Amino acid sequence: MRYFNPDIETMPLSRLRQLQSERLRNLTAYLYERVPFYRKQLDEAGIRPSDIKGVESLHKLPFTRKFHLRDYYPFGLFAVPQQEVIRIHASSGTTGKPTVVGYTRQDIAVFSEVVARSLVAAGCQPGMKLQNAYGYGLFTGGLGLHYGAELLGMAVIPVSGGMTDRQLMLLQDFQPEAIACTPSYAQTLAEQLGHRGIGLDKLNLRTAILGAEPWTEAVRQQVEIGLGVNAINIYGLSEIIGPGVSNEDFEEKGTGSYIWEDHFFPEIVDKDTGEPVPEGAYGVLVFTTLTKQAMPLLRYWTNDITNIYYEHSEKRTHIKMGTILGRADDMLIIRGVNLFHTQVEAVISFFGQLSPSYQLIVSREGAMDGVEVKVELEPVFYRQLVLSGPWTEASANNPALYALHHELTKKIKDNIGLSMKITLCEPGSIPRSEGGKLSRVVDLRK
Ligand code: DLL
Repeated sequence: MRYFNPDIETMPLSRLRQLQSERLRNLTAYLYERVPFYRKQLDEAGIRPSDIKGVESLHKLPFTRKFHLRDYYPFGLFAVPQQEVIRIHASSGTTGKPTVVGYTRQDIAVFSEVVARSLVAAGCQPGMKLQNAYGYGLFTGGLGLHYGAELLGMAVIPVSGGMTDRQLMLLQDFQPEAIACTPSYAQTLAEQLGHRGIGLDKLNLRTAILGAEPWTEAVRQQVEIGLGVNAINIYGLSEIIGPGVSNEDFEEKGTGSYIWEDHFFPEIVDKDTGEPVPEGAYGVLVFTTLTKQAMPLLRYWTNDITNIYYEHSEKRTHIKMGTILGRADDMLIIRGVNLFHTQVEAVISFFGQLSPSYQLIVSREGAMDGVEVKVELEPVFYRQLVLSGPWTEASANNPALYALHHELTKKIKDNIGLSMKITLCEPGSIPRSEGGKLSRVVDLRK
C-alpha cells in the first residue's frame, strides 16, 4: 500500500483548494451558529460568516489562542451537545488547568484516518505489528496511534510508555516491525539494548514513528543505528486533533512532513504582527480545523515555529512543514537573525567530545548583539585531556581542544549564519538551578 487514501493524498491542488474553501465556509457558519465565543469574536471583528468565501479570506478571521481555551475551561468551546461527544482528552499545561478537547464519533474517524495515512507514509503496512509506547490516557499519543494503527490493519501492542524492561522483552518476543514513541525514549531504548548486549538480530524493527517533542538529525542518526530502523517524524497537537496532523514520508526522509491539509489548513504568520509570511519563510504555525465537529478551531495559534512549502513531489500534493525550531517565546533575534537555542544544540550534538549541557549568553556591546556559547566537555574526553596535561579553558594550549574549538566555531557559523564566541568548559561547571535544570539562554540585553 503506497497511500492510505490515494484520492485525497494525490488530489490536484486546485481541487484541494475548492474542497478546503467549501469546508471553511461551512465551518464558519457552523461555529457562528453554535459557539458563543466564535459569534462574539466574529461580531467584534465585524465579519459575517458570508464574508468568508474561501481559504483566501481566512486571514480576515481572528486568531484563537491557548488562553481562550483556558477561559472557556472545560467545555465552553464545544460545538455539539454533550451526548454527541464520545471522547475527551487533555494536555497538561505547565501552569494551572489542562487544555481540554472533545471528539464526536466522526472526529475519532478523522483522527484514526489521519494517523493511518501517517503510518503508511512512515512505511507501515497492514499485517505488521506496532509496539505503541506512547502514553495511554489523557495524552492523545497513545490512543491516537492505537486507533489509527487498528484502522490500517496493524496489530497494536498497547504497552504504553515507560517500563523499559518490558518494552525490550516485547520487542524480542513479539517481533514488531514498528515502534511508536518519543524520540528521547527511542534513544533510551537504543542505549539499553547496547548496555544489555542485545543484538539487533534479536529484533525485527524497521520503523520508528517519533514525535511529541522536537528532535534533530543527530538524534535520528543515533536512533536509526541503535534500533536498526527508519526514524520518521510525526507531528500533532491535542487542540487540532492529536498526533497525525503531519507526517514524514519514509521515501522522502529529511524533506519535511506532509500536512493532511484537507482536514487541517495551515498558515505561517509573523510572530509579532500576525501577518502571513511568504511561502517557505519561518514564523508561527497556525491551523484551522476544517472538518472537526466537537471542538473546531479557527486560526489556532500553535506557538510552534516552523515553515511550510510545496515540494511538488511525485508522491503527494499536500504541503509540507519543516522541523519545529522551537516555541515562539523561545525565539531570539540576534543582529536581525532569528535564532533558537535548539539550532546550536543540533550542531553540538554532532560532536562526540561535547556533552549536551550548554548555555547561550546573549549580550549587547554598543549596538551589536553578541552570543557566547558555553558548552561542557563530555566527561571521558575531559578526563583524557586532564591526563594529557594541566586543564585550562584556553583552547590554544591544547591541540585537541584547539581543533575542537575551531571546528565548532566554524560549523556554527556555517549552519546558523551567525558568528558566536565558543567557550569549552569542565563537565558540571555551568550553573544549574535548584531543580538541576540548566537555563539554555541567559539574555543580558533585557
Ligand atoms: O504531543 C501529540 C503527539 C503525540 C504528537 C504523539 C506526536 C506523537 P500535545 O501534548 O498537545 O500533543 O503537544 C503538542 O508538542 O505543539 C509541539 O510543540 C510539540 N510536538 C509534537 N510533535 C512534535 C514533533 C502531542 N514531531 C506540542 N516535533 C506541539 C516537534 C512536536 N515538536
